[in-house]
Amino acid sequence: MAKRLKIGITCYPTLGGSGVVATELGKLLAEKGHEIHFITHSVPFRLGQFQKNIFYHEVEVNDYYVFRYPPYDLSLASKMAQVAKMQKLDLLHVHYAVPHAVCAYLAKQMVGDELRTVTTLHGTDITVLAQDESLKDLIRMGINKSDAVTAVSNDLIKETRELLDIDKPIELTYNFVDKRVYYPRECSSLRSDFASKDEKILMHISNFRPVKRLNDVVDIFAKVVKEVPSRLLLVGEGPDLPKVQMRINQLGLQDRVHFLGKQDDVAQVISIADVMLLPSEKESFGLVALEAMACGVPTIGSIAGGIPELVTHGETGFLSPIGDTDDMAYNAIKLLRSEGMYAKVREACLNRARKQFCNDLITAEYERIYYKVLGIEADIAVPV
Ligand code: GMT
Repeated sequence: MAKRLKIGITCYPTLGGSGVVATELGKLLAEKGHEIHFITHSVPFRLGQFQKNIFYHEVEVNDYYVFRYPPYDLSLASKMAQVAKMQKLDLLHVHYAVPHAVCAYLAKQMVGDELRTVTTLHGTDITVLAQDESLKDLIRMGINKSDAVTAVSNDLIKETRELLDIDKPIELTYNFVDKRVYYPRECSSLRSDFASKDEKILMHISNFRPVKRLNDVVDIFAKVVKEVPSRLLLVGEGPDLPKVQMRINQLGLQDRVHFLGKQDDVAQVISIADVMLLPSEKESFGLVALEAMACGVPTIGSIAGGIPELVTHGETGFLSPIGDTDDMAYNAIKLLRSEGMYAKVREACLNRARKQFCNDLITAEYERIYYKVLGIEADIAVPV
């Protein structure tokens, strides 16, 4: 192995795809022998059991009474600097630009230039927050001051360049799945809890935010269920939950829709589905579509952001213009009615997830970037 690195990782530890990617990456790097220090406000929810080479440093916010808003960002920057000095970190890898890229820059000012910083852009940090004039310059600075910047799709790289007028190189590092976790699981008993043998299962997993277009999920299902006996499983929760419940009641679908709330064992849950619905307005990559793909479940979704880089239309799923629920329902019905087509698409899903988005490949990409910013020559082998 090339030099064993000491890496600080900061992310949003309790929610979202960016936190999942950051935590899974840390775990995989630790397995490869690197020393990983999570610097976050809570233990990352996907961290799981004790693992060698992984350390956790809690960011505590000073809430002295003069502060109307306790300064989390400053506490984070101080903690990053403290951990970097004490543990002799080689670099900080921050996930999600706001405020993490700026905190890493501040930490670097406290520690010295030898501490390298890598920022990974995940999506809404650019597509939503960089539209806000009050944050734009700050985000631009965070990006420009990072020693390396990565983004999770070509579409996100393009948007970042356009919105923030950034010239510096942004490297592509797609989301990935751990092939030891995401594969088609045996699930006949769990499946029979929700659907009979002749019924299909459509699924949607998200944080129920407006960008996910939950009403489109329900509308697609309403059209599919008229043609194909089926059930809809909704996994997750968030601000649009009451709106979705109302829509389901309006359409009289309450007996066919099941709310599963937040779930930890996503691979097991996804394995009971026949189709994943992802009709988002914005989606820089769509981690859930990749998790589904790796479990052999095709996605019916929208042509938004980076989704087309992941889902190949007609091969590993079907994509339609944002909001075109007629076309999405048409595609779902076509797929669910043809056993031959379904088997072909499922096989293509499994192959594509394994070949293009597997953990070994993308982890090696990140390691290559780390060694580059540290000026270390390294040959990183990717297991076949
Ligand atoms: O999907 C979300 O709203 C959560 C969000 C996050 O910041 O955690 O996910 C973003 O990052 C994921 C991991 O890179 C991507 O797979 C999601 O597509 C992206 N979400 C959006 O762009 C809306």
